[in-house]
Amino acid sequence: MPAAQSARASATKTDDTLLREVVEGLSQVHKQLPSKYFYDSAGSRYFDEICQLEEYYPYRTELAMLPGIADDLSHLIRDQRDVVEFGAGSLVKIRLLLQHLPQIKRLLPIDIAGDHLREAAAELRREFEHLEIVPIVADFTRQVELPDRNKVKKLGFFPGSTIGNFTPLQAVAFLDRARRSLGAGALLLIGVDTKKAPEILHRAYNDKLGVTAKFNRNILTHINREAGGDFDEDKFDHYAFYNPTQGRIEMHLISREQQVVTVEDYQFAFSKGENIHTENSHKYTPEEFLTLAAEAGWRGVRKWLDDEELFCVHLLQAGG
Ligand code: AVJ
Repeated sequence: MPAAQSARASATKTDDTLLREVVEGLSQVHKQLPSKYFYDSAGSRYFDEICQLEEYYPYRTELAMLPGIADDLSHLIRDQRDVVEFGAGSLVKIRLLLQHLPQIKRLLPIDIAGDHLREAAAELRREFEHLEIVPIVADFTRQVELPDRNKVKKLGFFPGSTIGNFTPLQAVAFLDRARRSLGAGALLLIGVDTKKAPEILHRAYNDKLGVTAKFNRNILTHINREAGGDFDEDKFDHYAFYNPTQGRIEMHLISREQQVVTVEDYQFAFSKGENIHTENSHKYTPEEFLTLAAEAGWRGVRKWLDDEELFCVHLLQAGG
């Protein structure tokens, strides 16, 4: 059965990467895990739940801005474009662009959570019958080869401030890679969370219902399943705070007790109160972000800020 075999072969390959990165992260003096491993199917659903929370302003703020942005784009972008979405998730936001931009004939959504992406793509296909959708299951923190680049000019779409998960240095590297893989004449529409009062930031990552805490702890369950770990989620507390020096929210999991955790053949000792750093979410003023983008060869064409300046969407053009 070639189909089943190739599926298994590729699953094993991903697991190897996951195991290697998990072991590497947990072997550091300051333990850490890559935040992309939040997103198994359960994690993608938890994130969708976060987006419905009153405290989590980035999602709803950007979503409310998108119809107006799409309308502006329909005047700014005259030629046909393929859209490449990085970290496509449930494909909700792209609908708002598609509704206003008939010059988009093809969508290439990239996401690490394969099953979740394929389901979302199937649903989108039913709504936009004339749109060609090519789901790409990949980790966009690495180089992603796009099929048939350079034929139709690309519009990159990177909403939600996911760029904030990278450190500024990693963000420049990502933006540089994205510019090269999107090809000549590319545009990039990118959502960036702004710097603001720390209470607002704090609330967004410490919601009353504890959904963010579940989302954070789920990384351990994902690792148990994919890398043969024996983490007990209940032995870790969710901890998130704003670090104004670094301009970022940091999420951690804090060990409630002294314990030893096994992942495959590896053992990791935790003292009581020891942390695993699971996520950074960097916040940038619009000016700071444009400086960063310029370092990666992108120049700002336009930016949109909501009235409360909670969130900024930038349109960038490749080439300094
Ligand atoms: C999807 C990376 C944009 O950083 O705000 C939400 C993920 N983490 N709550 C963010 C997240 C905790 C989110 N991004």
